Amino acid sequence: MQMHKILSNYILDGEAISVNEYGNGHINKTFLVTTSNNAKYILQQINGNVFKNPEDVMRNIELVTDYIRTKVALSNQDSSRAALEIVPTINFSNYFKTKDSYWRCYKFINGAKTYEQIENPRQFYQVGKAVGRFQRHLKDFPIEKLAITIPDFHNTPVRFQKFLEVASEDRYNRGLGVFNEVKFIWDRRHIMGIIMELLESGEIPYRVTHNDTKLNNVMLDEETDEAICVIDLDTVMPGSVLFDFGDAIRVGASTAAEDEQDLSKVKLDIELFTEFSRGFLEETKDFLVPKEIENLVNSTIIITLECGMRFLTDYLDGDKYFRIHRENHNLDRARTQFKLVSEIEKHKDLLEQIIKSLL
Ligand code: ADP
Ligand code: GN1
Ligand code: MG
Repeated sequence: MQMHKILSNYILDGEAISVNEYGNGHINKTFLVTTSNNAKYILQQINGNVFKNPEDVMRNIELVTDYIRTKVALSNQDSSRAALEIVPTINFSNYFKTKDSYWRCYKFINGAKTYEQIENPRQFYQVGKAVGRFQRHLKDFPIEKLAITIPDFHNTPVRFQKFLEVASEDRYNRGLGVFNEVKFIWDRRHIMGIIMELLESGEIPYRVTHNDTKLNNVMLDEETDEAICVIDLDTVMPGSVLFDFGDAIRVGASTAAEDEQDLSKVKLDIELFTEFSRGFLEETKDFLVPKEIENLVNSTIIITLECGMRFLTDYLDGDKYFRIHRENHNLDRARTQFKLVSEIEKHKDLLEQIIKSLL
């Protein structure tokens, strides 16, 4: 399907004059559309292999973004950049379907940017505010309205079972090279269930969670670096706030890229951990329950371990899920995650003290 055919389903401000691939996501395909009136849009093809019900994904996004915008407007604040804004098709739908693909279009959020790596700690304080504010805005959202678009997305024990299955099948004969990684995961099997057990026992509440709070999904003001909003809302679902805290630290407080091959570069930046936590807790400490706060540091270990396990599972399964750009890319990604887990474990007591000091 040609791009202009897809775009013909949208009323844009001007004629589309360029469409270029944009962003660094592992799942969807993202394009920046620029028009003759210099208006910009984000056009995305939703990955149908990952999202089996794109209609549900889009309904979740519409519900959550409308709710946030209303909440911000009611508090007399500028809501224009408070959340993603879906551009409807000429048939008033929030997505466009071709024979074999789903597309959606967002207004471009002007004057804001995302980072692949933090440049100064103040930025990560603002990222903490953005992630915390997302929680605060949605704390009274009627959660039963949200569809579960990927079941067990952050159910680490279920991810572990899937990993064991794929590793024991070893259909691509890659298992021999990953003994250390398998042992690393196995040795931590007893901590994997902590968050799910707290959710299931009711000790912590289900909340609207973003579930993919990595750094390049948070927009900051281009000039002031102030928190604007979190984007990439495909995985918004009921979950634990701990998923969002853990995932944000996993990416933003690491001293190296997710796919760094030199593992000696992968450490946890304690100052970045502190700054994010400070921003996050400023927005959330009034309503989080004690068990959530007590498990913030645990969540960084569990979610980082889970992500590494997902990369390793995909490597052993022939790289079908995460887009790769080189041989062994998913293995490299898994290794950075495990290195980061050991770094967090080393500093666990200090991190717990930091959280206490911020309350
Ligand atoms: P992916 O699933 O590929 O990660 P994202 O939705 O995160 O897709 O978009 C990729 C990048 O495009 C983001 O990191 C951000 O820089 C930019 N982007 C996405 N949506 C918008 C938007 N509405 N306005 C401005 N930039 C955006
Ligand atoms: C994927 O789409 P993207 O790149 O923002 C993945 C996340 C992982 C992340 C790892 C739907 O996110 O869960 O944490 O890669 N998204 C999905 O970088 O699986
Ligand atoms: Mg993204």
